[in-house]
Amino acid sequence: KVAEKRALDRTSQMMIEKTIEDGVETAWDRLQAQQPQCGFGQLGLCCNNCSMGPCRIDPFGGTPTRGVCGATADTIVARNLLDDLAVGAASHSDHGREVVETLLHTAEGKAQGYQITDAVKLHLIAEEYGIPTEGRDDAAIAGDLARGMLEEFGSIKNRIQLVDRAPEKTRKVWQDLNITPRGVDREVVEAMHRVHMGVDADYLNILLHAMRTSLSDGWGGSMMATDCSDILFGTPTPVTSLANLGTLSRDKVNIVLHGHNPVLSEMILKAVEEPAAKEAARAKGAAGINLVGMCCTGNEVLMRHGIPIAGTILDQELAIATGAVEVMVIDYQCIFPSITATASCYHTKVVATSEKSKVPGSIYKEFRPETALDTAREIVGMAIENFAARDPNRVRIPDRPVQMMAGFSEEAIRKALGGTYKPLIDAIVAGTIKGVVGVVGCNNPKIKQDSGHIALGRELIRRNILVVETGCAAIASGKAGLLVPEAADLAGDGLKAVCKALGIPPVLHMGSCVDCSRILVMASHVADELGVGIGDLPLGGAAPEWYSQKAIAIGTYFVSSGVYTVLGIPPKIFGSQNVLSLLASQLTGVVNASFAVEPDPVKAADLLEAEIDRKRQALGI
Ligand code: BF8
Repeated sequence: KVAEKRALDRTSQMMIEKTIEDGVETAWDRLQAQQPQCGFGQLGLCCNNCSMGPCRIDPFGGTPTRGVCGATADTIVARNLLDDLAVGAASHSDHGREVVETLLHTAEGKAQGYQITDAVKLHLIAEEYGIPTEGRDDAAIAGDLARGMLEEFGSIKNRIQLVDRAPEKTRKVWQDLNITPRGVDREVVEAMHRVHMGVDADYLNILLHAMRTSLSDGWGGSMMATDCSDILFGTPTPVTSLANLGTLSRDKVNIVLHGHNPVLSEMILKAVEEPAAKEAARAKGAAGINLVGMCCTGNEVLMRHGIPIAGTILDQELAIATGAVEVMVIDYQCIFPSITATASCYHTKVVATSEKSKVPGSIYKEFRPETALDTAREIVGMAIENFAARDPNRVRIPDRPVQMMAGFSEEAIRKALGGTYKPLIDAIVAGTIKGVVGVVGCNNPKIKQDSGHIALGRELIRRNILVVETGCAAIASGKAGLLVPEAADLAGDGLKAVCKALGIPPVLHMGSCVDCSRILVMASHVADELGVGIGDLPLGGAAPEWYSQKAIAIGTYFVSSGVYTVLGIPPKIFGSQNVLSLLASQLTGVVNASFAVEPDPVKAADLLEAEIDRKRQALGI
């Protein structure tokens, strides 16, 4: 059946069938309509940067060997990669900036509905920034911290403060390569400068800057997004919840939160919880209001409040196809521009909230910190009003949502281990746990939805490798039942015993994609306890189903930080042998990590295990 080829999850399959019955177009249909996709583009050999082009290079060694400007395959491929990576880094970091700005507005008493929730974390980070905390109130500290962080974007200090969280040895590697990130905006702007015609033509130099730009994301913009979200909304602790499209409700008003920034989703949650909203829903004949998340903003409210998660990027159209979604609220990133066309087939209203991310056909409600709660109330009111427009004859909601656990922030993991990473290190030294792999990233309709994540996750835990996840990878594992303590039965004996003793799943949900920064911080703590660099640790990374430019930034900051990373989808670099061999092998001599491309999950697990063994051997364990 078509649905079984497209998705692994039962509820996603059911809704794919409904989209076919209802004649509703999805990303899978659009992928088919795009076949065959451009071969030059796939190899990264097409350059559309300036109006002497577009140009393309013959991948078989024939002519043309240069674009009109004279750029070679190496230059074009490296430049395209930097361009994509900078877009990804900018997306994470601009999201981060908005959270920091909201912290500032909160500190200044100008934000409606926000408060400082984790004062302990606020104080700890303020100390990192050298901000006095003794005898000062939280608002004053938060104001100083927010201003300090905003400076990191266009700083003249030439060094992002949070880089200091990395182990000394790792920082030394960056220093020697001259890739220590100087400022978040600066690296992205410089990337844009370098890809202009007639600027950087040296593929090696371009790729070094790509590494620096990625570090400004992972150890800069993304880390600030995570930290300030924790300060404002709370640092996650383990919670139980539900996953898949069965989390939508037949008799309640359904609101789907889709996008990335918790600054929005937290306020919608607040508005939904107000008694007046519940009463209004009941007055319209609904049994209440059912709030569910999707993609990373879903992960944010799942991690902190246990809000059920309906699905991943490829579930956004499927959720609407249930015919039961009153409002889908969006901010930015990973929202299909056609989502309003999907919604127009049903009664669903799409509400756009960000001035920088408008979608034709949506209703626009500008969301600003000053009026956040009022706007959230208005949006919830729209959903309640729209309940009457639901056509019960067109509603089909899959049954049986799956139990899951989330909330494994770095702090929560450390606490579960008794306050230090020593027990984890002991288990790794003893070989009970072989190593840790971060499985992250998206869905991509080129791969059966979730199948890459799940096959790789299962294969790794079977080999006693602990898996930590973020983004859509974590949601996929939730849907597949890997995020419950009972899933430890699928793990090898060593990992199983550790999970059973701690009551944790063998796959830990660490948050949204910006929360990959939590993985970096965890790795830093472990490395510091051992007195080594991140590159010395038996760690790995994988993005089995990635699609997004943000994933390129994440993969590159993982590798630049010393974490070997396997991609399930080939990046557009195969048009340059030089770029390929630099990223896939030569980098090992520099950062002790590289990229690999392996679509087969079992072979990917082989590669990751071999890397973990290599690092274990070097550590003498
Ligand atoms: O930041 S994993 S599809 S939702 S890009 Fe997007 Fe990819 Fe999902 Fe979150 Ni991340």
